[in-house]
Amino acid sequence: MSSPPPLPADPPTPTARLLASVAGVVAGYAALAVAELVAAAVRPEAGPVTAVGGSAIDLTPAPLKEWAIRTFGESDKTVLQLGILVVLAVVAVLLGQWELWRRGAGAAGLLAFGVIGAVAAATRPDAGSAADALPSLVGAAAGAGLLYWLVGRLVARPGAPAGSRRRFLLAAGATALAATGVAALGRSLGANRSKDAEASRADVRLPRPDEPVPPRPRGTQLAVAGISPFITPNKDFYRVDTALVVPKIDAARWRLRVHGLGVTKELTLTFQDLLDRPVIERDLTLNCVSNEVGGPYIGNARWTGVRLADLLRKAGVRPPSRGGPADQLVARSVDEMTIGTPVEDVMDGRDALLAFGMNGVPLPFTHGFPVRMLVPGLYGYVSACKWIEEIELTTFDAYDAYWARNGWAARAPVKTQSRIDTPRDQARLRAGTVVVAGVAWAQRRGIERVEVQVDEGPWERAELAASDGPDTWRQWFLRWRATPGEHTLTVRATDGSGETQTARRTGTMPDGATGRHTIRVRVE
Ligand SMILES: Nc1nc2c(c(=O)[nH]1)N[C@H]1C(S)=C(S)[C@@H](COP(=O)(O)O)O[C@H]1N2
Ligand SMILES: [Mo]
Repeated sequence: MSSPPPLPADPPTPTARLLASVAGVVAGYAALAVAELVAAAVRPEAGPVTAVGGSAIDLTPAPLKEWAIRTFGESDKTVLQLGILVVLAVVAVLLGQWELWRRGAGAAGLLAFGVIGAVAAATRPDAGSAADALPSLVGAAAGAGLLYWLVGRLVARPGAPAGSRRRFLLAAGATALAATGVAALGRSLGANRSKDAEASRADVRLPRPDEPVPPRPRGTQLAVAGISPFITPNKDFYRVDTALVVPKIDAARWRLRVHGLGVTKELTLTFQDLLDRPVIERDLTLNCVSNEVGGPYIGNARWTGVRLADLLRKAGVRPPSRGGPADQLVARSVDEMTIGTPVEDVMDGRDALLAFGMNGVPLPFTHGFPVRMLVPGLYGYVSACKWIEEIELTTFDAYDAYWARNGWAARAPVKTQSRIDTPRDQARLRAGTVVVAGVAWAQRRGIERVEVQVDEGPWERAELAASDGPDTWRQWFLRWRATPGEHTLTVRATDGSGETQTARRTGTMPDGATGRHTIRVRVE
């Protein structure tokens, strides 16, 4: 038996192909809107864009991630999400074409993308449950049905070819409108969810510290225009994390669990439990290992919180130097970030904190509300877990935390560094006295000396602002008699242990950049 020869089909007109692309984009948009609505009901982080974006971040090789942070800075996540949307739009156009070419094929393709989104959502380390697969699946099913239907309006039926374009445009317009309504509903549902968290933050009254705050010495802040302020305002404090959706946690429901190797008494603490403990305040400088020499990922704030070491002792933890079996403390956040810190560092007498206040207000959501960790002297990725909810005692042999798995060093004390804030690189200046100024830091060791070199000249000693202790940065300045021409200015710091910042340039991986900040200026 031979099958009848296929009827010669008219090739689709350019208009039909254009409209099929429109159908693809409208169906894709509706799929996302439905998926985000379901996600708002299930878990906001289970939405396809967030889930695929999160997987993309985790699968991105470390050097590329590095590059993205460096190139796009704090908009790296926006760039990633825009990138995903552009890719999705292209895919949607192709699916529309495909559906026109063969009925059902585009719809099937859209379903396949739904499965990818579902797998990404359900296998995220922070996946809540199998229900995380739902948003992508339901969204894709809706999108596939719509694509099939919309392109159906387009392919001419015998006897009614003329009306097809208008029918299609009506259907596509109605679909886009409905999808916009669904998206708005999803957004308002999501906003409702974060309301409890926002209300709980508004309710927090920071307790007065039980120990008097060591008074900040006068003169930590120089009167120099263009220098980084000694205390970084919260709104200017750098932000580095992997969270595509900033976690918004209701402090009233927050719990911190302390458990693991060598814990003789497991603890589960509420936010109020923390407030009821002896409260301390400390000025601490926090910086990111991804900060290049001269880079912006550093800030200094006054933090309010409780001593982490006291809590650990209460749980029966002993540091390795006292025979404790655990040498690594792994902090886990609500978004399943894991941050590994040496137990010895936390318990050696420095003021490692569980902090809930930043510069006099409850922690901003972006900086870890309700509670984060801070350990003076360590880069953020090995100490400063935001949105913390669990502390597990373990060993460095037994467990690699997130960044260690991604090629960064497991242990990373802060390196001695300095930065020229003013003048700016490439500045044009007038000849005469120019104030060169900036900050230098070496948390735990403190800054003893800062020197500036002009061109190949001798190192000149800068004047230092008052020190606020070893754990904060220190401002410095030098009056320079600028002469006409092109000049380079280089800074170097010497820390409290007498060690001078090395000139050897290394990248930020695996444990922080070295080298000296140099700027070029032109004097006329
Ligand atoms: N939950 C969570 N905590 C985190 C991170 C993160 O990605 N997730 N990033 C860490 C890194 S790399 C740094 S440098 C600091 C930055 O803190 P900030 O954003 O408050 O400046 O947070 C740390 N804590
Ligand atoms: Mo970092």
